[in-house]
Amino acid sequence: MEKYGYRFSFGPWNIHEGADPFGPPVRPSLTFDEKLKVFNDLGFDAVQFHDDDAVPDLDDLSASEIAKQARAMRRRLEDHGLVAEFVAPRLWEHPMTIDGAFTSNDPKAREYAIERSKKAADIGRELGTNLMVLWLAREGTYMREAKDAVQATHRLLEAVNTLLEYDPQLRIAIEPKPNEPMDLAYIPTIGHALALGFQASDPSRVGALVETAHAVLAGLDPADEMSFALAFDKLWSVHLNDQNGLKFDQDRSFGSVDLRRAFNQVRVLDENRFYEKGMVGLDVKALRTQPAELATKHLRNSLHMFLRLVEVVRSLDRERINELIAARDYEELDWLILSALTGG
Ligand code: XUL
Ligand code: MN
Repeated sequence: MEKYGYRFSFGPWNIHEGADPFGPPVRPSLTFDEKLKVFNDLGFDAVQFHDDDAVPDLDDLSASEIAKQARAMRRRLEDHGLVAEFVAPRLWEHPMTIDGAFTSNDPKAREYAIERSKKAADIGRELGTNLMVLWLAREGTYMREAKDAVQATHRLLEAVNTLLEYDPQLRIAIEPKPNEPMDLAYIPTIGHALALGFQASDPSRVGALVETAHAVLAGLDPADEMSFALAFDKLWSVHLNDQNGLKFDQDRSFGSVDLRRAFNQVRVLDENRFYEKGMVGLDVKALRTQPAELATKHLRNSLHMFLRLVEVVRSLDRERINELIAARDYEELDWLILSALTGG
């Protein structure tokens, strides 16, 4: 398979049981080794990890036990010819994080969040990656008056600085999302993520990850969100998927809802040589209706859609596009793009 210089990744959570808030799992869990085989079979290069995907039950383990298990995971990856792209601290499932992690009103919960994130950094080091993704799941409110938003912003900055200081090699990519699970999140857009990063003690080590669905949920265009980060060399990873309007975070297959929107994400990534900078992560989920033996096609489809769109982008007649832009003939430009997308 020609991958045009791109490397692809996903996380173990992207092969899942199909449960939703209204019903039980509809597919059995796959073991981690079964999932690793899917990475190989579908032509992926790297694994994205939550800290406890790599080291289960890490809250109950000593530092040396965590390091030992992380090293064992690294060997399993190597056996499959895979690498770890990043490690993300899972700061949203433990009872200590009910009302937030770094921005909880409870000092003990904030302390737990920092300690847990330091462990995630340790795991990343053992897995051979210095990239940490911070999806700030519960850093926001269900009740606007419940937290002080100015203080919460300072607490987020303090947490980032503490982690940068803890591990001098660490690079942090903040993944913005406007809502879910919180009603209102404190870091809803790439602008918020980068503003925080530029205020950090070492701004060169703070960047961002843009997820398609999260941008759509914020009412923004994912390609423009990516471009904003690319402009400052701050786009360190992406979570490509798709999203049908303003509803729950759907994580649909890339391009399956809005092909033009998917095309534009690939266009800005390719035009800015993202293949030299980061990996293409696919944060997609199989539909609940998909039987177990067919529940990896969302990953296959998303990867292949990305590659097809790279071909479309690279086949465009740049000179003609520049002429149309100069003539302000945007309707003809529209037709040129639509023709390319429909094989014309
Ligand atoms: C949540 C989300 C997460 C993060 C990783 O919406 O996108 O999968 O990407 O923790
Ligand atoms: Mn994501």
